[in-house]
Formats: sequence, structure tokens, C-alpha cells
Amino acid sequence: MPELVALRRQGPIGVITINNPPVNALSPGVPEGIRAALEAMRGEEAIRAVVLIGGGRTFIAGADIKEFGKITSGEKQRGAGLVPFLLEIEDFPKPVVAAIHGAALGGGLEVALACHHRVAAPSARVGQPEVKLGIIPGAGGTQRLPRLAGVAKATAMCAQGDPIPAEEALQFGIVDRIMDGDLAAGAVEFAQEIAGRGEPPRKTRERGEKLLRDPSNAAILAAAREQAAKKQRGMIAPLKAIDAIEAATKLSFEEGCRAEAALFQECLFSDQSKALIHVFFGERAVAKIPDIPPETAAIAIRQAAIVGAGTMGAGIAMAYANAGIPVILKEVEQQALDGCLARIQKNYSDSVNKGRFTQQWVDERRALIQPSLSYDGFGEADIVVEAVFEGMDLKKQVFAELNKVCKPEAILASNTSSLDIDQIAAATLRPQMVIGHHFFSPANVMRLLEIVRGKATSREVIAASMALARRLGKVGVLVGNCRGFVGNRMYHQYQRQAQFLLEEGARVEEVDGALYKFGMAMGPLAVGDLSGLDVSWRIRKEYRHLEEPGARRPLAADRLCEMGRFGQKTGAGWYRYDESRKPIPDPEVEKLIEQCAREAGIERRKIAPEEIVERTIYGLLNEGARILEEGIALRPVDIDIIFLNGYGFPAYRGGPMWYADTVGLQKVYERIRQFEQLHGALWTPSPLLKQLAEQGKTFAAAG
Ligand code: ZOZ
Ligand code: NAD
Repeated sequence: MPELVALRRQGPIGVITINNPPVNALSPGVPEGIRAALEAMRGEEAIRAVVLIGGGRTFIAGADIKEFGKITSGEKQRGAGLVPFLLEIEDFPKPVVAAIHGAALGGGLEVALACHHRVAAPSARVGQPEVKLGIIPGAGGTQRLPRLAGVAKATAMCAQGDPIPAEEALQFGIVDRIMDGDLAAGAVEFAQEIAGRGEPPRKTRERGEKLLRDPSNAAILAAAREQAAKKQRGMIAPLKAIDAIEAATKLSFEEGCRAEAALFQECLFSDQSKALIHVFFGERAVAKIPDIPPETAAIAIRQAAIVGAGTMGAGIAMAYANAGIPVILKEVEQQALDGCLARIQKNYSDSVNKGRFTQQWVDERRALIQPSLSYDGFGEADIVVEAVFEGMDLKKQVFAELNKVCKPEAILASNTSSLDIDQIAAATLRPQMVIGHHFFSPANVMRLLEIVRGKATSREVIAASMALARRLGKVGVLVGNCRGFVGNRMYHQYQRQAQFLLEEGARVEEVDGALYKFGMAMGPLAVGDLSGLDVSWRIRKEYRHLEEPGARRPLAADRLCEMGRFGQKTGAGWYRYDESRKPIPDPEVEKLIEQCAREAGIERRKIAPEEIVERTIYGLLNEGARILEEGIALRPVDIDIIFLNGYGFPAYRGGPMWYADTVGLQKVYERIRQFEQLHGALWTPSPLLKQLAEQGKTFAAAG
């Protein structure tokens, strides 16, 4: 028997343990091992029942996701899958009990469903998260789960993909018992109890009582489809998962499995699945920094402090408090501090009202935030995050003060969104402790943390920042130091193209509509209105002297700001807003844009949605290619993860660089060259893009 699976006998119970670290994925060898262990016990009279359990930290996290890529690339032939193997477990003549700790996910839950009974540790979770990888359960999950949990619960689990805790699984009949204490011992006892009943094993596929072959299924499925279309907009897999559950309600188990297999296959070979699997591994890949080994000494973070209690300071304070880290929040003015604390309080109260947190949890978090008008207590802080106004002189002044009041081993982080980290670090006598921690607004919600490495930043400070990001529930991506870093530098090109398109003839809602349809969470102009048009207006004015004389620049955004139209906060920007904060297209803005176009000598024309997407997204990824050339991003996947978590790029397209590969770099390059001929030097293709296109390569292969 392969070593991945071990068998021991404990009296009349055979205990099969899976040992495939780190997460007991069903890699080649694991099903074979389980099958061999069962076969060894089939004729053994002394064995009355079997326990299947995971070694290490979890039961089974699912199919081995690495195998999917091998199948779709043609490197490996797709076999019969797990379905026949699970039938063998289900048809085993002695009761098989799955003992679940950690997680039973995807193929892992499907294995457990094929067992005759399931027991779980109180902290265990079970789920069918396949849709998050762009696929559906492919080993009978959509057929067995509704038989155990009912159609509504199974549909929610398979279509939305969120795992549920053991207690809920018990409530819905997915697990039979929760075991406090030693799970293996409890499961053996449970197996003995079952064997003692002397009943034939209970096969999930034969349990039809919860399938409800009645009209209420149609309403459940219709509501699920509607929700998927709204909440998982653009994604194929959730709808296919619902189709598979529908098959369970209408067909025999065998026919249902065949329908599931066909739908699984369709999903597996889709671009969406390839993109989402890239994202799964990408989120883990960005945590690995080539020159910072995992054994780099850790800096413990027990106490934090923040300078500047504005929009960002408030969100960052909540992010720390939510992770259980005490934080001092310093302001210069009492009024600003009071306003910030009121915003924090309101945010927490809203979360309680929405049922996201309990009052007690919120009270405990709120108590971790200590307001201050002085640097008292900063000497004990292990990390300080600066979040004052964006201005180099002020940042330097604050860092010089921090240099005096903080202990030498404290990390000094700046939340600047565009300024030079090295210049900021030069205001201290310890530039090795200085780093950028670029949070995104609202900082307690957005998952991205761009971690900006200055030329002197120490490896320990970087390693601690990456670990801290995880602790704060964020995905930390290490980037180099340049104006706007990775995200804002690329987004600037995207925004700029959106504005050029307006002057060339597209309407505000056409630009936003095309990009929303592409899958962006919001269109670029609506985003501008939300974050405030005045912010980039100020930055443009500050950097105007760096612009090439005579270079084309869009005019309308400046005009809007001159009119006091800063976006949602003033009730008008690119759109008008009423109390519902719904953007309303504004004829005044169209007139203004026409006027700007006349001044710039632009003849307006009708612009198709495809061109809107190409102009904006290709503008973004041409800049991304330059960022790679300059080494500002470590790998293409780092850029992808930044855009998925910080800018609302659709995960099912894998991020901008992955999307470029999907379109084909030759095609992208040719189009960018056409844009260069039409619109000038702004569109000069990045040399890296040119090289990869000419060599017929992809970013993924080059990165
Ligand atoms: O890792 C977390 C997790 O959520 N894993 C993925 C769970 C999942 O999506 N399962 C469904 C898989 S698809 C499936 O099962 C399809 C299906 O129905 C079967 C159809 C059969 C068709 C046959 C055709 C062939 C988890 C919650 C488990 C643990 O989280 P942690 O934060 O503790 O640890 P991570 O996420 O850092 O993971 C540790 C290392 O394990 C790797 N990994 C995790 N799940 C894997 C996996 N590798 C392969 N397959 C999986 N299912 C992960 O990449 C990481 O690796 P390193 O190298 O970065 O350490
Ligand atoms: P903000 O204007 O809301 O808040 C800045 C706060 O800093 C003000 O309350 C001000 O009173 C306070 N302050 C100024 N000098 C201080 C000092 N010496 N000590 C203590 N407090 C001081 O600004 P914001 O939007 O929170 O931005 C803060 C930083 O975060 C900027 O560098 C900005 O570029 C960056 N950032 C902003 C966003 C965003 O979306 N707003 C996103 C990412 C990063």
C-alpha cells in the first residue's frame, strides 16, 4: 500500500489515515491507498466497521488542484475521475465513518458524503468551494449533498462555495455527530456503536427523502440562479452547479452523475477555471519573496500606533483592532480625533446591526483603539503606520519625529499612495526600518496591502510586514518604490484612457457600462466619483511640472473640479447623485465634455464597447509590462493579485497580465501599435511586451 495512506486495526475497527501533507489533497496515490486499505479489510471477519481520518491538520482539502492544470494542458489524460472510487466506498459491505477535523472541502467532502456516516470535531468546516476555482463538484457532490442536506442548502453550498461550520453541518444532516475531545477515539467508538446495530450500511445515494421531487424545487433553483447572476456576475460555474443540482432533483443518481460529469468537464476546460486556479496559486505565490527565506527572523507585533486619524487612519485602526492588536491613534486636532472616533463607532454599530459582529466582539475591538493627541506610548509600539495628508514635507517631519520617539527596533510604515519611500526614510536615522504599507480604502474592508520596499528596507522588516498582512486578514504584495507603486501607477493609465474616450465621443455611462460588463466591480468614472475627483486633481497639479510640454491630457476632470464637482461627496462629479447615491447621467457633463473636445480639436465619433475595453485595459497592462521590466513588481502574478484585491478586476479573468495572455500577446501588441499610430507616444509598446509577442510567449511563462 502506498505510504500516503496508513491502515491500523483497533479491535473490530479498521482505521485508515491519510498522510498527504500539507492538506491531504486527493493526489495520485491517495484514492489508490484508501481503496487498497478497504480491500485488505473486505474479507476480514474480525473487522466490523471502518474509520477514515486525515493525519495532520485536516481531513481532505479536495482534489489536488495542481492536477487540473495538467489535464487541461494535455500533459495528463483525464481518467474516470473519483466517481467509481466513491461508489466503491459507498458499496463497501461494512460501515465506513468519515472523521472530519480541519476541513472537508470539494472532493474531500465528496469522499465523506460517500462514506456511510460522518462525525466531526467542533472546529471542523465542510464545503463545496469548487465554484471559486471556476468548476463544480465533479465526484457526485451535487448529487449526494442534496440527498443529505436538502435542495436549498446544497444549492447554496455548491453555487456560492462558502464552507459551513460543523454545527451547521449537523443541523442540516451533513454530519451525524459532533465529537468533543479526541476525534479518532470518538470516531472509533461511534463506528463500534454503528457496527453493533448490525444494520446494512446506509448509502447516501439511496436516500431520496430530502430531494423533494415537487414544484418547490423550481422556486429554489430560480432564486439561486437570480442570486448567482447578481452576486457572482459573469461567472459560469455557479450556474452550472445549479444545473447539476437540478439534475439531482429530476434524474436517477446514475444519470445525475453523468450530467454532473458533463458540466464539470465544460467548466474545467473554460478560461474562467484556468484563471481562477491561477488566482488560487497566485495568492499563495505572492507570499514567497525570492531573497527572503521563510526562516528570516520574525519581529513580533504586540502594540501598534497610527499617526493621522483621517479616512485611512480610521480604517487602519479598525484593521489592527479586528486582528486583536492594540493600537494608539494619534491626531493633531481634538475635533479631527472626535470625528474619526465617531466614524469608527458608527462603522462598528452598523456591523452589529447587520449581524456581522456581536456587540461584545465590537466592544472588545473598540477598546483596543486608544485615541491620543501626543506621542505618549509610541515608545512601546512595535509598528507605527503614518497616515497623514499626502505631502512630502509633512511626511518627512512626521518621520523625523518618529525617529525620536520610537524604539530602534520599531517598524516605521508610511501609507503614502504615491510618494518616494526612500525620501521619507531619509528623514530618519534608521532607513532600514522604514517601509510602505499602502492600504486601500476602506482599509478595514479591502483585502490588498501593497508593501513598498525602499532601497534600505531590511529583510526582517519585509518578512514581518508580509506576516502582518496575513494576520490583518489581507493579502500582502511586495512592490518596488516608484511613483504610484504598482496599482496606482497602472490605474492612472486606465483612468486616463477612460477620460480620453469621453472626449473622443463615448458617453460617461457608455465607458462605465462597457467596463462593468467586462466584469470590473465599478466603471472608472463612477470609481472617481466615489473616491473623490479632487484627490487626483491635487496630485495632477503637484506633478504638472513633470509632464512633457505639449503632451495630450484630458481636460474635463480638471474642469469638473474647478466647478466644485468632486464626486459623490459634493453630490455631483461625472454623474449627478441624489440621496440614493445612484449615479444619474448628467447632460451638463456631456456639454462640458463636448466643449473640452472642441478645445482640443477632437472630432467626436461613436465608440464601440470593445474599443472602450481595449483602450482602457491595454493601457493598464502596457504599463504593467513596464513595471515588470523595471522590477517594480516581482512577477506578473503579483500585478494580477494587486488588481483583483485592490481595484475590482474580475477574478474570473485572472488579473490584467493573465488576461493579456488569454487574449494573446501578439494580438495585444498589434493593437497597442495601432493605438500608438493613432494616438501617439503614450502608447509606445513596452519593450518586454514587444519581445514576448515576437517570441510567441506569455507573461505567465516569462514570469
Ligand atoms: O488551502 C485551503 C483551501 O481552501 N484549499 C482549497 C480547497 C478547495 O478549493 N478544494 C476543492 C478542490 S477542487 C475539488 O475538490 C474538485 C472535486 O470536486 C473533485 C472532482 C474530481 C474530478 C477528478 C478529476 C481529476 C485550506 C483551507 C485547505 C487550508 O488553508 P491554509 O491557509 O491552512 O493553507 P494554504 O491555503 O496556505 O495551503 C497550504 C498549501 O497547500 C496547497 N493546497 C491547498 N489545497 C490544495 C493545495 N494543493 C493542491 N490541491 C489542493 N486542493 C496550497 O497551495 C499551499 O501550498 P504552498 O506550496 O503554497 O504551501
Ligand atoms: P485625510 O485627510 O482623511 O486624513 C489625514 C489626517 O492626518 C487628518 O485628520 C489630519 O488632521 C491628520 N494629520 C495631519 N498631520 C498630522 C500629524 N502631524 N500628526 C497626526 N495627525 C496628522 O487623508 P487620508 O485620505 O486618510 O490619507 C492619508 C494618507 O493615506 C495619505 O498619504 C494618502 O495618500 C494615503 N492613502 C489614501 C487613500 C484614500 O483612498 N483616501 C488610499 C490609500 C492611501
